[in-house]
Amino acid sequence: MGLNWFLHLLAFSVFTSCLLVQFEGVRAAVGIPTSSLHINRVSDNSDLPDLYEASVLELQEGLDAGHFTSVDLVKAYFARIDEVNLKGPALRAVLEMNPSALEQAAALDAERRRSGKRSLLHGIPVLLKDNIATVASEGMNTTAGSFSLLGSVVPDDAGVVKRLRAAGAIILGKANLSEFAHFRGNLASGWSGRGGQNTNAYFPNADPCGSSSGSGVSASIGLAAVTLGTETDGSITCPTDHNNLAGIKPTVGLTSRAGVIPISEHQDTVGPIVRSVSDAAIVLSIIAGKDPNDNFTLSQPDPVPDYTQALNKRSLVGKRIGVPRQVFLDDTGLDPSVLAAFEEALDTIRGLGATVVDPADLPSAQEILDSNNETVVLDVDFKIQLNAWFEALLENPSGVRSLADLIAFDNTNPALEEPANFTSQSDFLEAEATTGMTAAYFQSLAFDKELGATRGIDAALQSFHLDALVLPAGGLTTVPAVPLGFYPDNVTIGSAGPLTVYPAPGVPFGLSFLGTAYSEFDLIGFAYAYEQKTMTRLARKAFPDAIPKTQLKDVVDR
Ligand SMILES: *[C@@H]1O[C@H](CO)[C@@H](O)[C@H](O)[C@H]1NC(C)=O
Ligand SMILES: *[C@@H]1O[C@H](CO)[C@@H](O)[C@H](O)[C@H]1NC(C)=O
Ligand SMILES: *[C@@H]1O[C@H](CO)[C@@H](O)[C@H](O)[C@H]1NC(C)=O
Ligand SMILES: *[C@@H]1O[C@H](CO)[C@@H](O)[C@H](O)[C@H]1NC(C)=O
Ligand SMILES: *[C@@H]1O[C@H](CO)[C@@H](O)[C@H](O)[C@H]1NC(C)=O
Ligand SMILES: CC(=O)N[C@H]1CO[C@H](CO)[C@@H](O)[C@@H]1O
Repeated sequence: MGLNWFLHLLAFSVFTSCLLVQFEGVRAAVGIPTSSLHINRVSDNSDLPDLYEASVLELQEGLDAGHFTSVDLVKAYFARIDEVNLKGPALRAVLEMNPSALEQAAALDAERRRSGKRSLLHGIPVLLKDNIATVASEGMNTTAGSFSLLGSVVPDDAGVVKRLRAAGAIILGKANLSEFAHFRGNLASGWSGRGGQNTNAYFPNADPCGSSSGSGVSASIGLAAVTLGTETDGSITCPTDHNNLAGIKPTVGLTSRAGVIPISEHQDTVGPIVRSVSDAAIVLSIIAGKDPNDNFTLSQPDPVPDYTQALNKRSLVGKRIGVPRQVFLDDTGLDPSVLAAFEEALDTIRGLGATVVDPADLPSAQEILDSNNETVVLDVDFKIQLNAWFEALLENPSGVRSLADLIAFDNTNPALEEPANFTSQSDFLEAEATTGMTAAYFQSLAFDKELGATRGIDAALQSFHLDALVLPAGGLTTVPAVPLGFYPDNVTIGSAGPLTVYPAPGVPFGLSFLGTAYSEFDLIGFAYAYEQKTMTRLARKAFPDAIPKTQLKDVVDR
């Protein structure tokens, strides 16, 4: 599994939704909460939630009871970021902290006291991947990790940020990422010019995967209550897989991409990267929905479901779950420990009342593995849409106004953007060489849909009468897939980049449930049933130096 394993292209992420949850072969000896919506109740001031693991509902309970405030939460998360981001293990997961966050938290605390909470995210600190726009007047930059966008002024908040703010969430800061969501070139995951190399919290210098690497690492050790990532091809699923998390890659068109630095409107999607399926359901219920500024969202089914209603431990009873063996067995590099854990997961799924149909191959599997149609589409879309991004900026101090300018900027600022081992701009150059929406482009777009959906996922679901597909993630490059356990302590440590290793002892891997467009509600139910049965996340923690020490008790005003 080289540097490049994650860059391979995926023909059908556009048309599917995918939900990941961690699992492992060795079943964790952890109790299963009896009610999904009342986990680990805070009983009094001496029993404050552990921020490493705290769920949104636990935090709401403590906020409502007055055991701590949102100001306390922001202070505690800032201190936790400070402990591990540049100091100690120097995880480089966070790029910026919001200078307005404390003020916003105080206002939301006052509002809670006055009139109660607006939503389950009221007063909850959320960290955003740095390609998701926030208005410059608030004090943060939106740069996709690149110095070419430092100080730029975006026209507006991203659509998902407007929804978060309306729900009362606090934007805590911006997370590091693979620069330009890994569409710059042949670079290690988790590296950006502004942020440097982000690394995993489960083993020193391990690959965090990307491109939503900082979101994943931050969620994994509680540097924020909730994080958002974006995915074009694996950028939510892979960091979720590598960092012991639950994440949702929503169907393209469920969550708005307005105000998100683009790769392709045909594949980009925004989703939660969090520690539990319950938190993922809460966040998705708030960020999903139509947005007049992203017309792909206008055809989504009405209304947005309350995804928390899907959190039922019996969701797998009587369901048929298929295993698309060919797409992961034909690929390279799945570690035997991953495959063994996957077989155990299938037993767990059977034990939860489902019929496992194995194999349940996609008719188009081989064509997907061979296809280069995705690259054709992404290259054309990236040039057009990134140029539009630069043109729409109200200001950009770097002077960069196009992809061509960006390539030149990187070349003329090598100390910032092309340090040794991080020089590649191959994706930029390939995209810049395209000449717009040609007949070949439209043909590739049609093939993507046909291979991915019509003769791919949808055909398998129909011909085997399935409710969803399930598959392991590691090493898999051609499906929107992932998670399942932790690498054993004796795994041979491999290289993932000039500064990163993978696999490595204790680094997580996961399982993904995959379904047809807009099947998130069902997939959340399946993942929840599996998560609650196994509780794998709790079986292993980050390495000691990577676990921040600050807790609410250190900041709560007594
Ligand atoms: C945003 O970038 C500007 C430089 O243009 C910098 O002065 C400012 O501190 C940055 N904001 C944050 C929150 O880091
Ligand atoms: C959707 O939006 C894109 C970009 O703003 C625009 O080019 C396209 O014409 C719009 N399509 C429709 C059907 O409105
Ligand atoms: C696109 O997919 C079709 C169907 O599998 C295939 O025939 C064609 O060669 C692919 N095109 C590219 C550019 O990979
Ligand atoms: C790791 O240990 C397990 C048993 O503890 C053994 O089966 C496996 O072969 C070992 N793997 C390596 C790479 O040494
Ligand atoms: C570049 O990467 C190689 C290993 O891939 C390493 O040996 C070398 O020291 C790196 N150079 C710098 C300047 O980091
Ligand atoms: C919040 C934070 O620590 N941001 C840092 C991210 O990394 C860059 C590069 O080292 C620093 O300049 C930021 O201060």
